[in-house]
Amino acid sequence: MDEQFPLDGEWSVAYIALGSNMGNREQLLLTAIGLIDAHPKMEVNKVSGMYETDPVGYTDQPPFLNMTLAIRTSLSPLLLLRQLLDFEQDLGRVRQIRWGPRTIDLDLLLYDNVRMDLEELTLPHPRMMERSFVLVPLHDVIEESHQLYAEVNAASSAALLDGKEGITLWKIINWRSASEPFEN
Ligand code: PH2
Ligand code: MG
Ligand code: MG
Repeated sequence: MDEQFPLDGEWSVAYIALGSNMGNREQLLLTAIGLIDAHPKMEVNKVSGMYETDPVGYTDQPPFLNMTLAIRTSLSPLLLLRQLLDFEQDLGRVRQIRWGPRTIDLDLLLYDNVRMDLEELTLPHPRMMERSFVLVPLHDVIEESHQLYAEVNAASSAALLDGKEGITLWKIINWRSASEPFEN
């Protein structure tokens, strides 16, 4: 299945969730975005706000910074996933406790409207619709044409209205202009 796409010369749209709750969280997120955009087969299209979020699951750990990206890629879903895991290693990720503290977590959420269920990768990400720390930033960047747009929109609005989810907008970054100050 994986070999079928993308078709030669075609680029797909993918959405990636970023999270960090150890070290210099903001710098780690910015460095991750830089690594992604520098890859010849990946291009960052849109960057969400940076949100500070209460830890979910294993709660005895520091707050996270979470954000999401819309990217364009000519990698297949599996190759994209493996590249993201390599970037996590480059950024010093050590896997300890499941759902525990991490320098950087890069999760592949959506790849076009692809649905797949392999041991290595399930798309859409199987837990994304339950996680406000994913849905709220995803709402910032998801295209209206995406099949899940309405659902993401409704779920993220509900999470914000609810107010119990422990998600606050922390910073809006102008990543493109910050990383390419001399372009013109
Ligand atoms: N990631 C987890 C577990 N819990 N909580 C928040 N707020 N943000 C995360 O990114 C996060 C989490 C496992 O990936
Ligand atoms: Mg995760
Ligand atoms: Mg992960």
